Amino acid sequence: MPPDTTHEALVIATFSRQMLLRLADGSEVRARIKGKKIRPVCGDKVDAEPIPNEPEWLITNIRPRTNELTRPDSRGRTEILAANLDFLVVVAAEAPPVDWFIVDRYLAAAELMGVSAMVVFNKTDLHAASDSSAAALTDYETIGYKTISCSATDGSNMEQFSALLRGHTAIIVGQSGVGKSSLINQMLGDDRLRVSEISGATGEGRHTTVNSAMLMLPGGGSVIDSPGVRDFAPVIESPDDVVHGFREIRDYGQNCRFANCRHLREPDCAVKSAVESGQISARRYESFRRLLSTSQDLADKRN
Ligand SMILES: Nc1nc2c(ncn2[C@@H]2O[C@H](COP(=O)(O)OP(=O)(O)O)[C@@H](O)[C@H]2O)c(=O)[nH]1
Ligand SMILES: [Mg+2]
Ligand SMILES: [Zn+2]
Repeated sequence: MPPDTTHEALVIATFSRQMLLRLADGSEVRARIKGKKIRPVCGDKVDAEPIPNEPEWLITNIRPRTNELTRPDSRGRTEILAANLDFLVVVAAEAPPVDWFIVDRYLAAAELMGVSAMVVFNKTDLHAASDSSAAALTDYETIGYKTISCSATDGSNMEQFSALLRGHTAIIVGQSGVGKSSLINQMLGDDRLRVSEISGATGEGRHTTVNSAMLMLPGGGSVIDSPGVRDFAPVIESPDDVVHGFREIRDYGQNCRFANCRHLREPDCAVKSAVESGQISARRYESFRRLLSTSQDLADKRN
């Protein structure tokens, strides 16, 4: 095949075996995957070529990724959610009941991917943050994560939220029902139809649920939503990675007596001292311990 039929394209939506691609000229085409070896995800840059006399294109290769967001699927296997991100938005709300441990796990994943992250507290029209949620949000601010309390329903603080996303390639994550899709729709405004266009893109009357879709934001930048994916927060597989995933523990840990301190029962542990004096949030430290113990169980199983 002559080389000029191969195009670089961006994966902007994935269905089970089908993809929607954006080509360099801005046009969007449906595509399928050549063979079974490659598994493109939203955010992937791929090589694709038109198939003669067919509406679909063929994806032949995935370009190297700068990063990927992974988490376990319903069967406990690792699933890659999206690739080539530079920002992770974790959404929480008072309803459904908030689980800040899930937020901490996503933030740890962002640290390990080397991308910035922020925490969005949604549905303020329904419930203001409870005392414990307000404390958790303060924890995040203290260690340098931006937080925003907003409402997709009444629009409050949505301008500020949009401004923080501008120019980024972001993914929006969090427990199901917290309002991720609603927040995106609110930001898309007149462009909100795009979501249904993408859902209908596989056409031919067949109902296919979108796994994840990248939405272009009006002010520039894009955000990936994963409506068809059940929620399983990331698992951190190695104990060293867990330490790396909690930025304040990583920072205070520089001053522990032992370089390989796990910050549990070791003497002269700067992290434990910081927890005792309140400089590190006891709640965050508890999340760290829970995640560390999970990762140690996983490491034990591997050995
Ligand atoms: N009152 C209120 N309801 C909201 C808000 N954002 C989302 N919802 C509702 O919460 C439910 C779940 O929202 P959805 O966007 O589907 O959540 P997702 O699963 O995180 O994508 C829907 O019934 C929304 O209408 C909000 O800011 N305020
Ligand atoms: Mg959704
Ligand atoms: Zn220590």
